[in-house]
Amino acid sequence: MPKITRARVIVTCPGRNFVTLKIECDDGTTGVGDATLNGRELAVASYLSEHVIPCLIGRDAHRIEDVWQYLYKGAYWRRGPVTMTAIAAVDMALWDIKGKLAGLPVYQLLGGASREGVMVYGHANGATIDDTIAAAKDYQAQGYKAIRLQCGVPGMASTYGVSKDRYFYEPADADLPTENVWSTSKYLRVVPELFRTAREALGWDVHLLHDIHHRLTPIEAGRLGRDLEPYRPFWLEDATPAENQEAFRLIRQHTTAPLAVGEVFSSIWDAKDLIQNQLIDYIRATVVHAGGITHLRRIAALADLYQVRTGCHGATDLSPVAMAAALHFDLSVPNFGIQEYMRHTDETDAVFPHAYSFADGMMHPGDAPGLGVDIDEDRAARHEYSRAFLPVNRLEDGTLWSW
Ligand code: CS2
Ligand code: MG
Repeated sequence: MPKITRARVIVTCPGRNFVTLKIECDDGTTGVGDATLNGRELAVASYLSEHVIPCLIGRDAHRIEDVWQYLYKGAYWRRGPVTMTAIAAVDMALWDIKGKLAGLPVYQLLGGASREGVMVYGHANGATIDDTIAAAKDYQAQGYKAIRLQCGVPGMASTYGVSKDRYFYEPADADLPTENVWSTSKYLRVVPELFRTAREALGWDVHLLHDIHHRLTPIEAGRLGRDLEPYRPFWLEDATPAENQEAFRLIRQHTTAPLAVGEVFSSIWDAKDLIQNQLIDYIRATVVHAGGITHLRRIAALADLYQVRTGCHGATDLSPVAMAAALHFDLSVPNFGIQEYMRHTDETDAVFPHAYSFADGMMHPGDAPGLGVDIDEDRAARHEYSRAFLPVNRLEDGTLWSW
């Protein structure tokens, strides 16, 4: 059996912070897992170093499920983003090792390919509707079949998803939280016009998505969904904060616009009622924040019973290790919906060499044994950690709001 002899946490910052777990076995086989939690990176790094790695040494690396249960139930303090991101990193690394020892890409261990490729969506954004449409046309020209649209809102200095740089949107932008200002009424006036203009300019053969980013009340989300129905959105994401899963019933009563939620979810329990009551259409939980491939398969299996499809989060604060693991999962899972793909920078890609590829709006994890990704530790060492917070959001009267 491949015995775990060593495990290390590698923190690097090629333009943004990433936390990677590298597990080593007595036969020299290694595996990697993403442990990045944007804005709370060192919490996970410490959880792994202090409370996980000492428990891994000497264990059988093949026992993925047993290790998962040990780290989940053995923590006593179950669930939560820090714990589940740490467990996810171990899980990804053990699947990587198992694939390498079997000489197979991980998707083959998950039941093989269920499709030829993984449809992804890119992020078109701009300060104005016209800028956003121009960016979307660029994505269309690159072959994307699905594009997320986010645009600036007149009268607001900033809003979610609109980056200073045309392509790379990095929200963790300061050593202490940046304060953004939000107006729901101004926002609700712009989005329908954005989608009307987009359909006119891009046509109907492209999927158009939008991320509300937790900022509406359920009835406001119902109204926006109804306003957008004529433009057939692929989904409205994070329409309202989802701690109260019941809130989505009110949205459902007012609109047929498909709903996606879950990038902040860390376990099946965050999504159980949403799925079982068919209050959503896509579950966005990810391999890195929801307990790894092992737990995400459970979430997807529950979702499959209720015709809910996967739509994994894939922002640039999920490292190429997470992207690789996600693509192996996406290629195999029966109820696949779509995968988010915000391209990483060349600087990040150099630190994380990988086998996955993009062509004509689709991605494939490649057929390298394991996850097909690694961390170049020499390059990683050149990029020192730099604390960065996600912004906070306030209404125009100063009320603290969801960012
Ligand atoms: C967003 C993310 O990609 C998305 O759907 O919600 O960009 C999110 O804001 C970041 O991942 C937070 O770190
Ligand atoms: Mg989102």
